[in-house]
Amino acid sequence: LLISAISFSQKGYVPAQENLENRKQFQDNKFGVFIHWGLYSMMADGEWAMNVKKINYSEYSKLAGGFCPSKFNAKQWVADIKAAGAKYICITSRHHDGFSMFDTKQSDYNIMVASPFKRDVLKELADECHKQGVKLHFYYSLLDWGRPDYNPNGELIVKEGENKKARWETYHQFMLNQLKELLTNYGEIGAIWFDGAWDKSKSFDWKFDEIYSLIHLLQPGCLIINNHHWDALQGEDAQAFERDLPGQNTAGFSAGANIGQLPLETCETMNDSWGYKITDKNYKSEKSLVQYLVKAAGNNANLLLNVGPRPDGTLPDTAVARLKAMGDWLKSYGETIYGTRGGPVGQRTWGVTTTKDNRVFVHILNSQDKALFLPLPGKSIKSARVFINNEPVKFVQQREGVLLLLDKTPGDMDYVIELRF
Ligand code: FHN
Repeated sequence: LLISAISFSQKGYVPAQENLENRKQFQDNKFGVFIHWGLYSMMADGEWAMNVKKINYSEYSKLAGGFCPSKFNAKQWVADIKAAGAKYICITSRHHDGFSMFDTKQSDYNIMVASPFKRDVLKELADECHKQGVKLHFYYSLLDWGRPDYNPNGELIVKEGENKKARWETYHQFMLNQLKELLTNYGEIGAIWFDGAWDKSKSFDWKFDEIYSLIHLLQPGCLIINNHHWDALQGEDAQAFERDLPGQNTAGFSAGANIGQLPLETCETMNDSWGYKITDKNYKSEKSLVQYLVKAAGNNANLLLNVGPRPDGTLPDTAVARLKAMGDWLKSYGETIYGTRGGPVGQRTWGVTTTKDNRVFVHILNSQDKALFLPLPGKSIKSARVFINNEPVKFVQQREGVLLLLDKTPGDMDYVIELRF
């Protein structure tokens, strides 16, 4: 009833005051941890295992009967994530396999009914996030590999022996009902993070007007982020980039997606997988993770860095170690990241700049040169110092910018010079 009573006014979407405040806080927070966790974690081969290996859906769904992550400890997760200096968590409430990791009345295929665990892990995580002051975002898959009503053309991807007549309306209603649960049973939610729209052509009508209106009606401050890989749509509050800094398209996901005016977020994996993959030891080094965070900030974007928990509910040791290393770095350099925006000098081979108040932080990530020219036409600099020890840096003010003359060759993972104007 509530749903049918909504006026679908997204076309003229005007974000509420609390939404605008949350957008700002989101941008200030800069760093979040993404969590892909579900039945697929038991297969230990990434979250696409069922699809990639062409596993029969009803057979796959039996994994639920053995899903008992007895070592899951929300308090520990949030503590580890906080120690990384991350300010928010985005967790898969339901991924493409359709299994709901929360207490939903819309389908029995969920952690409370179909698994012996019978604990609402999202509720435990939400309570802990609220207690420890970490924002919580819910990932929500638009596409579903199991439900017969998902595919509007009536063709199912994996399920066999079903009447393949699509019942799109029921699927749409199912999503609305689940979103209503997610936005009423878990306290304040920082964002709903949609994924999977790319499964259909761009002209397909997902009825985002209705979906977004419902979310903003239930929690006006909740940000809507949709990883559809297109330009931002009406009603969205931030723009997502997958495995790419905004404007790049190395991953091939965001071809043609323009950078809009909304807050930006780039998501990336810590190794090569989203969901837990036991053989994937290809963890990025501490240096490249820190540098990716810095580059995201320099490109005016947040970093949402993924961790895939094990099926027993623990975070992989290497992931925890990397998180801790990032936290240690942020303890010293957080001032140059949190609350900043992309700086006046765009990305260069040597690094990026971030800015806050009347300061610009020059992040030298990769340079052997002692002299660095910054194109800052018309800007006159009052002081330049090495951020970490306050030592003055010589500079020559020129009409077209400033030439920094460093005492040593920057060799750190991030050599930061603070300029004041
Ligand atoms: O298919 C998903 C994938 O499993 C993962 O969730 C990523 C995260 O950005 N998004 C999709 C691919 O675009």
